[in-house]
Amino acid sequence: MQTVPNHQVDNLQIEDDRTGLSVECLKRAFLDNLFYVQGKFPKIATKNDYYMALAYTVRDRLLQRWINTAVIYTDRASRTVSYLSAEFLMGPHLGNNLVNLGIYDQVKQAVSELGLDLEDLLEQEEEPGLGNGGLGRLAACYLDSMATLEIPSLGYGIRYEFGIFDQDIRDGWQVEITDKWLHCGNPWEIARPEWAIYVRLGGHTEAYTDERGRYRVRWIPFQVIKGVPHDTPLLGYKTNTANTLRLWTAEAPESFDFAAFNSGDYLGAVQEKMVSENLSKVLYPNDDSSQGKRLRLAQQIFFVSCSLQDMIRIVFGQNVPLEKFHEKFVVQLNDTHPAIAVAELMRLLIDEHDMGWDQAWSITQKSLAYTNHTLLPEALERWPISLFGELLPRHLEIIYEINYHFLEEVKAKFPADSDRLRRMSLIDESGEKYVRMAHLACVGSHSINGVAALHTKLLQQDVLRDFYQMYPEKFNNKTNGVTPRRFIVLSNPRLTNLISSKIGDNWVKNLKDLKHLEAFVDDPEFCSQWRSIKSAIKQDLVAYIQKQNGITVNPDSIFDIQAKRFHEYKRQHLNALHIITLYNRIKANPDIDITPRTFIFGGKAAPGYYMAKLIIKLINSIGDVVNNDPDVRDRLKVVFLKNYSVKFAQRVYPAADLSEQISMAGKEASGTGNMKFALNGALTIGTLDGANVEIREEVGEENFFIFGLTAPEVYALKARGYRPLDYYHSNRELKAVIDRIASGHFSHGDTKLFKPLLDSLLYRDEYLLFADYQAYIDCQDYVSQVYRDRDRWTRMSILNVARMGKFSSDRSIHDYCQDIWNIQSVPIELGECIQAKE
Ligand code: GLG
Repeated sequence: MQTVPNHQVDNLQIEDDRTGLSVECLKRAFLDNLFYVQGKFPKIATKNDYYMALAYTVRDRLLQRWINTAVIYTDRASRTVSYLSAEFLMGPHLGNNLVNLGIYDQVKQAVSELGLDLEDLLEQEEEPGLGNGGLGRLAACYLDSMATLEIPSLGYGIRYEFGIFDQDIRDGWQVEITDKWLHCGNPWEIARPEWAIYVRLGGHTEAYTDERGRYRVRWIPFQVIKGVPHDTPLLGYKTNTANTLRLWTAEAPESFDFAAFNSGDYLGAVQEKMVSENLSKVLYPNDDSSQGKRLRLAQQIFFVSCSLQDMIRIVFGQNVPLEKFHEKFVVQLNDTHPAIAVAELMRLLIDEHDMGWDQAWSITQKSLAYTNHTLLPEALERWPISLFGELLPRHLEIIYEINYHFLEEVKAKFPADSDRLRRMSLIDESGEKYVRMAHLACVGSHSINGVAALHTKLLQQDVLRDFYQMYPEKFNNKTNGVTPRRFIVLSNPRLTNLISSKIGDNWVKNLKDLKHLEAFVDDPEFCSQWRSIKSAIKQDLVAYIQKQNGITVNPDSIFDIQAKRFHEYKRQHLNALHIITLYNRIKANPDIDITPRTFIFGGKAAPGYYMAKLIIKLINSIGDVVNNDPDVRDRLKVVFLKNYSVKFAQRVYPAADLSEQISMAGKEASGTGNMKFALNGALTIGTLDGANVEIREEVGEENFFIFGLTAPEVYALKARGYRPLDYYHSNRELKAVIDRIASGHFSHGDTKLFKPLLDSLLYRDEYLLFADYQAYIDCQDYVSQVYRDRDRWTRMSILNVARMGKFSSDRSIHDYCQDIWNIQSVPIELGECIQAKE
């Protein structure tokens, strides 16, 4: 094969097979990879072989940009964002890379000329599900935006061998299956064993005096784990910037147990190896809650230590003095999962690199910044002192010392306020002692941000109030955003094309440009195109549902979708109460005129979260009855689509008419699904929670269906003493709904099955479903009425999309750059010799 880079060869211009972007060249490269990488030829190749060959063809085209980017960053020692996150929910790479390289159409044509279907090959990719939900997906959107905005950045995390479990539904219940995403190989990553890093765990510390007479501490660990980086290039949209996602795999150091090996204890040595490798085996499947497990803490120190040591290696490699670490790197902590970075960076600077405490502390604070993602108390991480000290004895000492200095500072600012000291301490001493990771993050960072305006306000007033009073200047808001590349250009090409045909395609990089669509909102031709696109996409989902679930859905019905993790605070069961309300109305009056609806659910529950799993069972049970009741006809359908993932989300957002964002106010930090639905022309029914508040502000209150208690009303009601039973007794429809479930109507007469759920509602109702029930039903009735006016609905849909510009992750990243990171873009030029040819 010809691999000379775009050189004149005997006066013949031959495109490099590894960089050329023409259809001819792509075809050649694809067949070449099929042969030389997969070792197959078309007659015997499987679909996966074709997928792999295509992936390598695309990766080749990323590599020149990736290497160029690395060279330029190194030469200039560019200031770099290091995004530390226990989760990166990247979604499939292939399609996204085609969009960002701008070669989607060429590749589609190339594979089709070879008799293949691009959609089929895209379907083949096993997505890296290395995250639970919003937090991990946000990290992925931010990496896309940083590359697109040409911001030097590194994403650091864990290369879990098993990502988030695959969800199956059996007899209406969720069943978890391990996610073997690596079983066919991962064409996007490159292992870098030469940059392996060692992390210590356990053991004890010893004090000693060094040769200069200074007091020092030596840590003698019980165990050492090797971290091997695996790098994935992340290309920006239509730029030459390809940043790196660096994920660590845990291994046993080769030489570690030679003694055991030589003494004949072969199995003992292998056992140790397995224990080490366990560290990066599996992602903890809990969203918005912390389990407090030893292995989880080990994962956190593992990836944080690997990443910080890696940054120090880079600092030295670029001849930057360590005293300037914070000028080279700014380290963003994605929630408290990497908060141990505060103690670890101190340890590295002091113990390993001889720095004094004060200087190390100043560098640490200047380098680190903390993003909080939750208001739920059960999600605030804290580690029992005993567990912490056993695994990280040196870190515990350092935390005690940080705490000593910190509490002195608090005393100076708030004299004679011992209650405040107790509340703010890094150590919770109210019962069993714990290390409070959020406090550690707040003290060790120069910036603390929430992820939506309301969330940041509630942090300041409530969860982190003492820290806000102590350090008001550290607090700031950065409302979340989503990448329009994946969540409209890639997932919704039909709408993308219609939009671009009217306003050009600048909006993909400048989402605020969508506002130019407003000029067409009164153009009947445009409105009718808008509507037919939504219909066509809904038709596709109808076919998918038919195939997946065997349920026949009415494509003209309202596609009413709630897709997100299952959690009581998100109130999927409030949605279920609405379904049963409509069902009861039909049963009472079979000829009633109801706007047809299809209720679609998607989402996983944490495997140990019993109530969330029972809610999944309830929804499936309602579906079994409602979907098969002849009285209902095609007016109501309930569909649970299993195994929600990024791939799946891309299929679902574009088909939605109505987006359910109905959490109890004051609980959802931001939400990002809310943004993805609205960006695809769905209207939102929602509470004044998280980013819903700002979405409504942007799209206009007349284009948003709001209902329910506000956060202050929630607190007031709880303070007054909330009694759900009163609502049950005084609301006829609500009572009928609850009684219908209790009667066993949805459980083949079994009156016990849903009792725990009903009891939790009737006697506690922590998330105020009953208090919000009537407002929700009234609002849904209004939705049904508006939907009947198709012109009005379409107009509202267009205005939603036109006004979603604020919610691009490009805007979020721009704000992080300005307010927290103090970083500039570094454009990457491709050298002449590797400039790709059209
Ligand atoms: C959290 C929150 C979401 C938020 C997301 C990203 O629960 O409301 O949108 O982070 O900031 N655990 C999460 O997904």
